[in-house]
Amino acid sequence: MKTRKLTSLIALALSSMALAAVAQPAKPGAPTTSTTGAQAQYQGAASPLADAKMHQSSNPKAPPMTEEEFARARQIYFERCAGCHGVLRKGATGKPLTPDITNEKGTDYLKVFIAYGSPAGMPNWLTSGEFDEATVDLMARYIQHDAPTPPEFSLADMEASRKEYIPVDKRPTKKMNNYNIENIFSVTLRDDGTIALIDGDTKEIINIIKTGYAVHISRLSASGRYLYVIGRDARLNLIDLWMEKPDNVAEIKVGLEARSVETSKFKGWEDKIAIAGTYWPPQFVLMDGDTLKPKKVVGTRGMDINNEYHPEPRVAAIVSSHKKPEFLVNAKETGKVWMVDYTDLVNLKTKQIDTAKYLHDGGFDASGRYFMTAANASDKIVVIDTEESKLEAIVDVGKIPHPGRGANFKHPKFGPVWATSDLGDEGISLIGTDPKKNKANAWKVVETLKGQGGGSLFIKTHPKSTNLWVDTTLNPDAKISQSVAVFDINNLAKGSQIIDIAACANLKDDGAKRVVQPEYNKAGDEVWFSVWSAKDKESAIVVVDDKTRTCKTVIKDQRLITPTGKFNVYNTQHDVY
Ligand code: DHE
Repeated sequence: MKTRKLTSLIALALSSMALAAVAQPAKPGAPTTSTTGAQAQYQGAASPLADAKMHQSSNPKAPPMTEEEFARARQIYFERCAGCHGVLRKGATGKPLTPDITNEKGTDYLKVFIAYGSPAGMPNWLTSGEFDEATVDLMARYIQHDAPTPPEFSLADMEASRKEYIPVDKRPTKKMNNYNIENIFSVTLRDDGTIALIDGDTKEIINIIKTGYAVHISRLSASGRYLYVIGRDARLNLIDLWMEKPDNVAEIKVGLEARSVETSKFKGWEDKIAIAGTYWPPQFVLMDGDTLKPKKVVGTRGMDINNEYHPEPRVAAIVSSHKKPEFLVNAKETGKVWMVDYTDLVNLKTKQIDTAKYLHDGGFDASGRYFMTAANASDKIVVIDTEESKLEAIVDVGKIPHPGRGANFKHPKFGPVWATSDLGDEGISLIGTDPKKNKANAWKVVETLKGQGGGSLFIKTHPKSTNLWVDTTLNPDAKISQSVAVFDINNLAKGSQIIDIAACANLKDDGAKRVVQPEYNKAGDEVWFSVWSAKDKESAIVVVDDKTRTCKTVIKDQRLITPTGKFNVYNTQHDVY
């Protein structure tokens, strides 16, 4: 009965939406791309803020809610909605949902969108079976109240959380194991709150190490000795690879939610400074590289590229310049890349470069001079010159670029290029990166390859390889999400070969078996893929022989729970990709 009532409201709601779109032209610099189903799924991961303490906020114009209802709705919001609409509901990839907007729309109107979704990427929470009608009603009322604000996290809070398991003077003074450290892989075991260190030579698990919840990335210190691992819950672990059995030596919580960590790489500053960026609070912290002692916290709140205030610019990718003692920090919602000089933390020098929205992930070109980063909601790649510390170019690419760190190779016709695949379409954009010898091709898409489809997250090659590997992890077709496309760099016109990676894994359970993130070994003759199943199902890592493009080894172990990102020590340390 109620469903019928909702259905009758759809036409009204959609027509108002169309009218609004006509009546409100896009602001200059505003993102042009709406989300897709794949992107909504990707961004909808539960936020650790669901468990943070917050006060019930209310708005007299909004329909009433009991304390229990508010608490339940808040939990659901942070688990399902915050990734797209933002912690403070000011909007990110999803639309803003502040009370000035939602009160005007009213409960019935909001229920339609929550229940049935929209073509622009809003999931259909009722008809997909995720929410019942009572939950749809609960959420429609909740978003008309003021957004509750999670607590801040100061330098003192960080210091109070810090543990030095092994103080610096008790650590080894030389390598105490026989591992070929440069070929170790740090593997994210996403839903287990651990990482696996895997010996790239023997394929044996060296250690499973306790880390934060749903670890996101691993990065290496400049010397390759220290491994830094950041969890979604903003717990940062420091692992010493010189120990007889590499393990945690220090740990700190840098906020409530995070995705990025990096370390100082400039000559003379090796292993000295670490930096971690947080989604909440919107800030980054500079720390001592070997103890994680926090030294300086910098907030990213402020004006965006359109000179409008944003209260919640999340810190996305951070890279470390090879040309200067600087970090490059992506502030997602403001569209600004911060250049942070780490030589004097008291008289801290920072610079903000206006680029495009919303900044996400990226990596260096082959020369190590240019930072190539995705502004995913505007379908652009931003190029920053790290020698001059300024914007070099902004390049239009396909729909929702998602490069990871991207892939560098020499195109037979156009010279050095950096490549990205897309979440929103099948295209793979190759951008010329050599303004000195190939000026005409620099910062232009010189060729667009046709991949298997949308839902691609990562792309990879290696200086010693002639293969370009592209995953399609979030493609809705299981045949596509379980396989990868591989191109011959010297004969791109031939198109791709499709390799069924999940079939190689030969897993005993049914399930998603999503294939994610190619990563090379140090020699560049093997490429590793995660076959990512649910937490209670068997997963694996498939090692492919790069030359023959055949499966070489399948790493299976009951401890390999939900493997996703893999980080080869040497390649990560030297930005080889
Ligand atoms: Fe990631 C990198 C954010 C979902 C696997 N991811 C990054 C970076 C950011 C980011 C900002 C760049 C860090 C850097 O370089 O400093 N990722 C986010 C999200 O906000 C998002 C969309 C939703 C979320 O709630 O986290 C998200 N990411 C995912 C996943 O679902 C993936 C596939 C599986 C997982 O482990 O969670 C995933 N992200 C990765 C990986 C990298 C990454 C493997 C590093 C790639 C690399 O080669 O460097």
